[in-house]
Amino acid sequence: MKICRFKNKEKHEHAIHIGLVNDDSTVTDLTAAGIDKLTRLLEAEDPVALVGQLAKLKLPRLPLAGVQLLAPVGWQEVWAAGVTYMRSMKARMEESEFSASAYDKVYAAERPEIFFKSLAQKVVGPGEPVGIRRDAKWNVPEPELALVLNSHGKIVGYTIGNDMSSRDIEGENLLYLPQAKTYHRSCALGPWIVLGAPEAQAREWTIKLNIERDGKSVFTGETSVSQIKRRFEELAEFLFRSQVFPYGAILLTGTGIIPEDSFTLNERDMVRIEISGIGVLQNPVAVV
Ligand code: DO4
Ligand code: MG
Repeated sequence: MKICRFKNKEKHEHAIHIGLVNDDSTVTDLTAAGIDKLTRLLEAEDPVALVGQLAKLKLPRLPLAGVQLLAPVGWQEVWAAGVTYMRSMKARMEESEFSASAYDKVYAAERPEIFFKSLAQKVVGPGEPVGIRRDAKWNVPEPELALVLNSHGKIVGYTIGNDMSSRDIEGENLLYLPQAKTYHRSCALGPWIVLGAPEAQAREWTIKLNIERDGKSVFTGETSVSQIKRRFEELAEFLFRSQVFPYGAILLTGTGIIPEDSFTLNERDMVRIEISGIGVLQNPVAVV
C-alpha cells in the first residue's frame, strides 16, 4: 500500500493533497475524505486498515502522470543513521586517516551513529534538484532505505532517501560532518511511503543506484537491505531515546553503495535510486 503527497498538475493549483497510489498508474485523492495531512494516516492505530477503509469510498481518481509527487514528509524531522553497512565503514576509514578509528569503533559499538539531516520543509521531492556544495570537491549521493516512524517511535512505513554528502569535507575532520551532510538540497525523499511491510520483508529488498551524465551511465551499484548490520527497531529506539517527535520522524538507515574514490558528482548528473518494494526516486544535480 503506497501513500503520497501530491499537487494536481492539470489544475495548476497550489493545494497539497494526500493520495493512495494504485498499481503505479492512478492516485486516489484521500484529501476528498478529509485526510489533509500524512500524519492523519501515520498516527492512526492501524494505518493500513484506515487506508483500506478509505479506498472503499467513492473518491476522485487521477492519472499518476497528471500529478506532481512531492516529498512524502509533512512536519517530521529527518535524521540519518551512519556506518550501518561494512562498505560504509571501510570507505570512510579510507577517506580519513584522522577519523578511521571513530568509524571502526562506531560500526561495532552498541550505540549507533545517528545525526540530524533535515527539516521537513527543506527536503527535496521526486524530480527536484539535489545539491552539491560549491565549496566541496568530492560529492556523492547516498541511496538509503528510510524508515517512517510515528510519534511513538513505531515503524509505520518506508520510503527512499538520498543522504547527499561532501566526502572531502567529512574526510578532513569528523567535526565537519554537519557541513558535509546538512546544507541546501542535501536530502531527497520519495516517491511515496510504502505502508505495512514487516522488517523481514523489507530486508529482502535490493537498493540500486544509477548515475547518468549526458545521457550515459557513469556509475551503477547495488546492495541488499539485508546487509544493514542493525535491526530497524534498534535504530528507532536509539533515535527516540531522550527525544520527542510530536509529528513522528524519518530515519535514513545508512548507505551500502559508495562509488570508487575517483568519482564525484557533476552539475546536471541524474541520480536514480531504486528500491525493490518501494519504487524509484530520481533527481538531477545542481551546485548550491
Ligand atoms: O559518519 C559518516 C556518515 C555515515 C553515513 O551517512 C552512512 O553510512 O550512510
Ligand atoms: Mg548516509
